[in-house]
Amino acid sequence: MKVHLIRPKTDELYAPVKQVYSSFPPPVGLSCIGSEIRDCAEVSIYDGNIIEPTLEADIIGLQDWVTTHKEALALAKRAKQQNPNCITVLGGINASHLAPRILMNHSFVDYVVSGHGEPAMAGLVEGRLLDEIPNLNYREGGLVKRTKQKLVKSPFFDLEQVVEWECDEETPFPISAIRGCIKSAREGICKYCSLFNERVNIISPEDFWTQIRILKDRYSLTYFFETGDEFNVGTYPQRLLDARPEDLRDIRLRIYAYPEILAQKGVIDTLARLQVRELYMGVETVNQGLLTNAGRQYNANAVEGILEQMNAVGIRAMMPFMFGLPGETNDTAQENFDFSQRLLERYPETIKMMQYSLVVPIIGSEYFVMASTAKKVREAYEQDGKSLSRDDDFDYQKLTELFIETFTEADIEFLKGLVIRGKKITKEKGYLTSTFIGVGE
Ligand code: B12
Ligand code: SF4
Repeated sequence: MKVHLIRPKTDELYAPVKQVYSSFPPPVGLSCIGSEIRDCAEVSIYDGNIIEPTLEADIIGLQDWVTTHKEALALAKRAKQQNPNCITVLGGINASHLAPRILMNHSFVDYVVSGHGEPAMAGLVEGRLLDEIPNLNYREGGLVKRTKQKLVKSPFFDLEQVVEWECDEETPFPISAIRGCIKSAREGICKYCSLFNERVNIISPEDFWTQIRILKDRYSLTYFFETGDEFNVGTYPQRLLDARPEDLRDIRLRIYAYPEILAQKGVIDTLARLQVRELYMGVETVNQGLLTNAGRQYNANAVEGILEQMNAVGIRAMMPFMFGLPGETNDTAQENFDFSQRLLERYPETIKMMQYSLVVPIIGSEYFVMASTAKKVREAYEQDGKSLSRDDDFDYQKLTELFIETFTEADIEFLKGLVIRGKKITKEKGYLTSTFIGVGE
């Protein structure tokens, strides 16, 4: 049986959204799925950003993020037209939240996977009964049924199945030792986040280094991007350090971490000893009231303290700033903007990237629920046949503007101006910059 797993090229609407790194290593989620089914299927993994995927396969699996939704649907439709017998499956974070809508709206999509794709794809390849396949959404009698959720730990993968990939020296290569986010597991999901599973699963420290060794020995890779939402899961970094083999001391890492944990004593030192070179730190805003509302517990001093420490050990920071959180005013947004600019002046060696965005009420987040249940937003959005409860594709530009108009006291044009100005200055100063999903450009 032939299975093609495809990351579609980025939708035209989001094409201007830069992906920060200069090359395209393969998506680790598809690599994990491919690895899981390698004994019972002939798998090819395509990245539509670097190669046109071919659709001659028995199963076509498409990765659906907000930025690739239209292209994923277009490929599924084309695959069905070319061969009505092929099975089309959508998965990934966006599809996970939209499964019933996608299946009701698009007859050319056979199945949608919500959550981890390994057990679902294995079940489909083995031809198991649908209701026994975990994480699967399927049509039955005019309704959509969802099977039970199963979380997995990442299997080892190599790149044998990947048709073409790139990874230059600047780009860290993605691995997936940690699934999920410890912050959400302990304290709940941040209200703007579209995370699907609240639980956290990690592979053992020994398996972490085995995965790294596979990729280093076969492809000479030495710089890795751990994709888990928060790297500091308890003592995991220290355990990794304890288990690190002598010959892998040259391995460098890029990780995600949030300020509440980074501020704890000893955390940054451990990361430095583990050769973490780059860290994406979820800052978003430094206004206390807004932070508390969004479920966060750090402050401006803590962020500066963290940057001081990072500066001392040579770890570089990527930081997102967000405007339009509920309760935002022009003043709080300006305060946040000024803070971000001050950081550029104070920590020029430490900062690598500043991201400026408006808050997008993305599907799967609590803010989407707030937006779609507010009468004012619904009435203004649901024109020309658009529906917030049935559609699987949204005009996020419009929804973001309505969300900000409804839940903040800030002026949308003022906030957009901050995003544009922030990006311009950051770029002029020689740093990298980006926007979450391109709204406000
Ligand atoms: C790594 C990463 C990147 C890397 C990608 C590198 C690479 N080569 O893979 C880079 C830095 C380039 C990147 C860029 C962007 N990213 Co990004 N990224 C991630 C991140 C941190 C990890 C993804 C990952 O690999 N996870 C590990 C694997 C194992 O999990 P997974 O991908 O979810 O896959 C599993 C399941 O989802 C499912 N699955 C996935 N695909 C499929 C397909 C099929 C057929 C099936 C059955 C199942 C399935 O099975 C997989 C295995 O269990 C996620 C956050 C997160 N932790 O998931 C954000 C995330 C996916 N990114 C996001 C965004 C918005 C972006 C950017 C737009 C940001 C920006 N402005 O720069 C760009 C978009 C680039 C583009 N042009 O499309 C959002 C997507 C939001 C959404 N709801 O769609 C996320 C969720 C972050 C967030 N919290 O908001 N990103
Ligand atoms: S925004 Fe980050 S810290 Fe918050 S729940 Fe999502 S992944 Fe976790």
